[in-house]
Amino acid sequence: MPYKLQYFPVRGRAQALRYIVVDNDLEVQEEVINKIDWPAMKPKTPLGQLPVFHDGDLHISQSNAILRYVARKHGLFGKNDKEAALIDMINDQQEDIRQAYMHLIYQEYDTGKDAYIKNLPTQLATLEKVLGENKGGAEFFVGDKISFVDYTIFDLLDNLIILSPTCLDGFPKLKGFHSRIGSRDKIAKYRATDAFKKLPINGNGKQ
Ligand SMILES: N[C@@H](CCC(=O)N[C@@H](CS)C(=O)NCC(=O)O)C(=O)O
Repeated sequence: MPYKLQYFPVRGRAQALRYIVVDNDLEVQEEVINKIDWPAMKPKTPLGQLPVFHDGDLHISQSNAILRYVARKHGLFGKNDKEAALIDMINDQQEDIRQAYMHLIYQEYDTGKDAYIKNLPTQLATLEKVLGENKGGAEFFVGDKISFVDYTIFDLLDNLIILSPTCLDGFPKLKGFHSRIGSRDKIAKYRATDAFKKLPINGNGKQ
């Protein structure tokens, strides 16, 4: 039975999972939830929010829990406990940066954009550092094989580049990483589709 993903018609908190699905040939049926249908559906979801991911009788909310579940099942969580711990650590760092980005987008886009962009290098420097420290080489964030954190960071960087096109200029490793993941055959093909190009990044149209 294929998995099912329910989410609004935006990239938002489902996009890293969509990259995982495409790049790893997972069978996922996506149900697009329109704003008008959401109030009736909200109380029936596990935590009153989307995305929700279904695997048979298992229904999961919280995008990072969904990513971890899928990653565990499909070999995208490192090859041992130590790699898994590093993947978790870096994904939590990614989440901190994403939260700040979402605060800007939803709370203070008009007043806080300049200050946010000015502070961005401090946040990106943490990711540049851990990418450089990967003993498996600098191709992926942890080890020598792609893991779910590579997809979450790819999506985050993609959003940040749209907000501030030069933001990776001082970060050669992150720049190379973004370009490498975006050039993976299946990801590049998916990103060339109209379906992807038409998908807004955020629910309020800001980016
Ligand atoms: N921490 C949650 C955040 C989920 C979230 O904020 N979902 C928003 C859409 S991106 C939502 O469901 N909004 C509608 C609502 O809260 O009623 C996650 O990562 O999944």
